[in-house]
Amino acid sequence: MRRVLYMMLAGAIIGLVLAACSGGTGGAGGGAGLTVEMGDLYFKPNTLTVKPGQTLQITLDNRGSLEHNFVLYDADGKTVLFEKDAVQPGQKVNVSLKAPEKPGTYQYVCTVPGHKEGGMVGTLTVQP
Ligand SMILES: [Cu+2]
Repeated sequence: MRRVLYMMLAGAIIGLVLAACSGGTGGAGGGAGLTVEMGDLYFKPNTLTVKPGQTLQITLDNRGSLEHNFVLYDADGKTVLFEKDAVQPGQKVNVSLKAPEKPGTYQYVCTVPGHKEGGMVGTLTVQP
């Protein structure tokens, strides 16, 4: 019985992720601002490509019904490079952050319990 519930839940999450991905356009342009939509439970886009050390103006747009946050980790997956806490449903917040200098891939996640596991995770690629 419990297994069926888990499978239903997994199906619902996969559906959400697919819906979130279908309209997404990854990648950031030059120095222009970009918007990262936060939903229940996804980031859109969930991939961003930026230049080393580039200053990013990001609008975090919470269109979900839950509080979300945005945390960018260093390549070790532990060290926090940037953090914006507690973006409320319906709130749009402008943040400015500097991309890492070292080319590679970095993760951004929502650290509200269960959200990362539910799909609130994205990849920031730093590419010269
Ligand atoms: Cu969240």
